[in-house]
Parts: sequence; structure tokens; C-alpha cells
Amino acid sequence: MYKNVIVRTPCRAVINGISSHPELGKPDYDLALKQHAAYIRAMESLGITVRVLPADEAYPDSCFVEDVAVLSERCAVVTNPGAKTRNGEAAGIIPVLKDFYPEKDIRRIISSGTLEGGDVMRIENRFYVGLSARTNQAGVDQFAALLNPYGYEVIPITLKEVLHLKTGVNYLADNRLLVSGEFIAKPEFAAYDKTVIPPEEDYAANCLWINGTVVLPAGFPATETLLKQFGYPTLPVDTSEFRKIDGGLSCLSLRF
Ligand code: CIR
Repeated sequence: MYKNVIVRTPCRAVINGISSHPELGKPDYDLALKQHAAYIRAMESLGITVRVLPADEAYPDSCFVEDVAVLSERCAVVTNPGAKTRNGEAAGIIPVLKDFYPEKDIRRIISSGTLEGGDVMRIENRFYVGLSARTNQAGVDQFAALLNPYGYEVIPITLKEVLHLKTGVNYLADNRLLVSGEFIAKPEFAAYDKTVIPPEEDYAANCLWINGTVVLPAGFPATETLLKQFGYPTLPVDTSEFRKIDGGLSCLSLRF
């Protein structure tokens, strides 16, 4: 069960966030703020305490706070983002984490290792980590060395088609994974019950299981129907402005 969520308010510079889909246009800042507020309300409606960090104009992508840390009940790992324009974001999360963790349990990924939180998917005591354009082998090796003493296992997953691991695969609960594209046939996920997201809704593979409810992006009816078939209450949240800069639901928060 999650108790806490950390989010960061989108800054005005969010319109210049990194995007691999320029054809979708730039985010509308005012609408992004409204959608972010609705995201916070959705979390609160599920019984979560939300800590809202102020906008950081130095970093256009800083609302995607998931990428700067990986949090668990035993420790926090501050990442070293592989995207050059995002690398400096990670330092800003450290003072916040000190409110939740003793300093000895706040660890860091350092250069030449890179790692972004969007590449990390936790299932119980296993952390699957995508080897992506943002997360390298040295980052995964450091992450494993930091987490193993806490009793966590780290399993690397190669990926080619998407930005982050969780762009295409997410764990719900009860052994169930939502999968799309290159993750449908990954041998590392063979033991899980997989629900395949139809290709035209692949953005909706990035759903969030929050204390029994699945929060999904608004506007993906086939995915919502699949989730309902498995008995999950669903809570759609509109993320259209974040999608324009490759951001999904999970990217917008740290959950722990
Ligand atoms: C980026 O390219 O870094 C941002 N525009 C999107 C980050 C999305 N984060 C995530 O998937 N965890």
C-alpha cells in the first residue's frame, strides 16, 4: 500500500520539455497546471498524502519527478539522469527525501553510471531496470550494489523501442503486468500474467496501481475495459499535455 506521493508543479518552461513527438505540439501550460492539480486530487481521493514541490524553472522536465529517485520502504536512491538537460534535477530531491529517510538510507547513483526512475519497475522485492538511452549498465550495476544489502534483487531488461521501461510495461498487483510492444514477449516476464495493451492505445500501458484502484490516462477505452474485466476500479486522469513531451502517469510522481 502506498501512503505518500511526491509531485513537482510543472514550470512555465514545461513547454520546452524533451519530446520525441513534436507533431503533437507543445503543452499548453495552463492546461498542464489544471491536469496536474487533478492528478493530485486523484491521489488524495485514494487516501494518499501528497507533498507538492514548487516549480523549478531551471528544468523544463522537472515535473517528471519519478525520474530523479527510486523510493522503497527501506531506502531511497537518488538517480543520475542520463538526459543532459535533466541531470541537475536530481540534487533538488535530496532535501525533500531527508524528511522521510535517515541520511544513511539516502544513496546516490554517480557518473559514469546513469539511471532514471522511469526505467525502474518494482514487483515485490525485485526491481526490474531498463537499459535504455537514459540508464546505462554502470547505473544498473551501482543500483544493484546499493539495493542488494537491503534485500532487494535487481534485474536488467534491455529495451529498444521506448523511452523508459515503464513507458511500455507496468505492474498492477496479483501477478498481473500490463504490457505493450517489445515487452509482450520478454522472457524475463514469462512468469507473470500479462494483459496486452492494443497498439493504438500503447500510451495507456503506463497505468498506476494505487491501493487497489488503477489510475489510467483518460481517453483509452479499450484499456479501461480490460482493467474493469479484471475487477479493478478505474480512475481516469487526463495527461494530454504531458503526453506531448513523452510523460505518462507514473512520471508525474514518486510513490512510497
Ligand atoms: C524526458 O524526456 O525526460 C521527459 N520529456 C519525459 C519523462 C518521462 N518520464 C518517465 O517516463 N518517467
